[in-house]
Amino acid sequence: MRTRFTYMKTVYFLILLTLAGCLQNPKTNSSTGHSCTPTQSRFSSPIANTDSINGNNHQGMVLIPGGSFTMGADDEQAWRDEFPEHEVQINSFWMDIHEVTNAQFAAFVEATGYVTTAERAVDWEEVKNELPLNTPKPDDSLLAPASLVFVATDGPTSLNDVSQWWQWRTGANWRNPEGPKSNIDGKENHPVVHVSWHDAVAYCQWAGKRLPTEAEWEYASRGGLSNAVYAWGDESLLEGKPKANTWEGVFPYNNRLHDGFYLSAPVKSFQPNGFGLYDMSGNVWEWCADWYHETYYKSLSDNTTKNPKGPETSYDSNEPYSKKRVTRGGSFLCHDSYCSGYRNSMRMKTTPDTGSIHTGFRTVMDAN
Ligand SMILES: [Ca+2]
Ligand SMILES: [Ca+2]
Repeated sequence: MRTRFTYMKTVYFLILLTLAGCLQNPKTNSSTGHSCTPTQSRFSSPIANTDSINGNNHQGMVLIPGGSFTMGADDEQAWRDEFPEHEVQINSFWMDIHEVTNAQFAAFVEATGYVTTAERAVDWEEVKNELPLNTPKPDDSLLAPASLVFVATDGPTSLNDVSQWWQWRTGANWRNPEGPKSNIDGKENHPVVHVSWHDAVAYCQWAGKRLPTEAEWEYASRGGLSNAVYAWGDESLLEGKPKANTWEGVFPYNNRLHDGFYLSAPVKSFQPNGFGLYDMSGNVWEWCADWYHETYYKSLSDNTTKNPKGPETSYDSNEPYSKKRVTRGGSFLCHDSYCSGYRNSMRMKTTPDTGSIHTGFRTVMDAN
């Protein structure tokens, strides 16, 4: 196992980085693909039909009233890719009040026979394009269906080495979140995890919905509050009663569980924000439609941008080989001292073929 893990560390190191992220330097150190059409098709399955889980209605959604807001941040907690703040105008849209659940995703799979990315063998010819040139091809056994699972360390470890707590586990997927011996029995109301961006888009296509743009997601997370740090306002995460499912204690080995949940929580376990949206902060990361580009905000004009749909290309200087999509909102692994992903403006990025135990999504629909 040691040899296997070491090899996997080499091959997947860059992909692993995308999951825990937060390796970018904060300030002190410093329009394609927006519908539900995947721009990369290697893991896409044929969609058997287009039946909607809810019909073409807004069940389980709330109307987010259009308006303008200041996107991004300029405080000491902000990472450099959150700069500069800029004005954005958003049209009204419908949004799921909670993350897509296992039960909802199961209905999609039942209706379509869809097979997720994590349930398929890795296509080396595709993956190697996201890795440095001449990265050696691993043994075929290491390309078996698998996904990334969190494993707590025994004690303190460098937070710069994400491979210490991420394990590439054969047989981990949305039905078996912690590997072949686990299941989702009794977790029908938990958010689905181990879904790639392609999987999320496929669900959207079937449901007649789409992923939110990054701007829509941040606007919704703010819940009508101006310039608040969190979806609930400015009160710090650990003050008062639990407000979100995050990591409390010392990451990645000591979780005090004040919020009651070690991994995912049932959706709607905490108070909603001002728009009636649950778990915009924490629980699981949520895919957005946009490509991630670390200087995208700088490229926007000083004027108000209407309904921005993200950059045309992706760029992350930490992993320049990898094209990434935006994820938002943080997860049950986010901690104030390490990854404050539950801040409204915090941006994360992940290659679209990468799922993990702490990434899910929610859908939106145009209001008109
Ligand atoms: Ca927790
Ligand atoms: Ca969430």
